Amino acid sequence: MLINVQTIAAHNEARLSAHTRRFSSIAGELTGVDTIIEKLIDFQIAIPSWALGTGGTRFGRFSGGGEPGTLEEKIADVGLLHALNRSSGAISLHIPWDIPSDAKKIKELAAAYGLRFDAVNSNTFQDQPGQKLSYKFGSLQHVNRAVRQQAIAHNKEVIRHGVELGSQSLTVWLSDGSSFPGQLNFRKAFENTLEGLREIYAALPADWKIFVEYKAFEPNFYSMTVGDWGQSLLYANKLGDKAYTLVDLGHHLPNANIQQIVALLLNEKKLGGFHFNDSKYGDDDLTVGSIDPYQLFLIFNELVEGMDVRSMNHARDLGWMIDASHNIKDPLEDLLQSVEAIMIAYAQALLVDTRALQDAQENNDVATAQEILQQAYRTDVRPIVAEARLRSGAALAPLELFREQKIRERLIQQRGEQHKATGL
Ligand code: PSV
Ligand code: MN
Repeated sequence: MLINVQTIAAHNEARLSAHTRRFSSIAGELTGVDTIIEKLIDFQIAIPSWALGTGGTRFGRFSGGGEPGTLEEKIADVGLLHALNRSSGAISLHIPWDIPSDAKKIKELAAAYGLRFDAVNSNTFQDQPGQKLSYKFGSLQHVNRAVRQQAIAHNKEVIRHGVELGSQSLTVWLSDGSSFPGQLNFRKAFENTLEGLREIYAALPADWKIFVEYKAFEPNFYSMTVGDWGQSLLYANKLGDKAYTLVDLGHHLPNANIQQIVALLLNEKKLGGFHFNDSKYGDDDLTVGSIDPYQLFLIFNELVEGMDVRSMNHARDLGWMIDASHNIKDPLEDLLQSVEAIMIAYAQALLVDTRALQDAQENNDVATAQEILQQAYRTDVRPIVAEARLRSGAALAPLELFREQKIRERLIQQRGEQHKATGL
């Protein structure tokens, strides 16, 4: 491990008096700060195994070096993030990019870093070397039954890997769809996909969930067979109680009101989890909170209110995952920023005076409703999030410590300049 308890303690010691000053000032103005801090400590965000290397576009890729080349190295990277912030205690794997050769050993390794396995992801959007049939024209929707069966078998295999690792959910994202009018019979594509999902659903262990992830466009540009939350919800409702919709923040058409989508899915008991990221145009996969942090806060506001109404456990009852790509930033720095942005939005949402907001809504007092939300959003909760880290043994300033300790330079020394992570 490139970081240890002593290094973190020394880092915190040097920042303690400045932090205490800031924290005492904000804590003195708020009620219930300790309860908020307990919730923040509890809240863990899964890191995607495919986001630990440098991402790219179809125009190129510029590696920063020192990327993890094996699953073991990816786990070490997530372990490092978790040591720095104590909020990244899970990893989400993509199969076949990350097939564990020895599941028992991999599970033990993850546990040694305090990590558990969140949702496992299947991949029927790429053809793999040696694969018998192509997914060029889709997988579960395919007109050829043999292709559909191959995709179903793959998903079952992913479940088996997940079971060995102690995961309890499968995320299915299908790139299925069409790029030109007339290419596809929408009805048949839907029915084929539903039939395939039913077979996969039947293979789920009793305590598992399946998340059906939707996406408006890309790689198909005319239709997507799971193109929006309505279609995902249709599948989830038809499949049964273990099936849920997964919301990837970058998968909507421009200006979609994601917070409303989230509120309604939660109310229907069909919200399964998240892929956090941010975007300006499409599925940009940018750092969480880097473009529209207010939207992120509004989403968390709906989540907190909706989960509290149903007495749900904030940390455990939904899947919290990042799905991002880092083209020009250091992936680990970017992930630290993403986790921080999520914790900030969550903390701000916990500050919302829900009762006062309800009163304002009942009285059609629009101005007061806005004031209440913005009062929470404009509170600088960073000292509260930092205090949660301090109390859980993490670093007061994870990104600074990452740089102080020259982690990337040391990773490059260990792994080399040209190491390329598996994934996209
Ligand atoms: C597709 O854009 C997606 O959001 C899905 O979650 C995939 O699993 C992931 O990105 C990686 O391609
Ligand atoms: Mn996603």
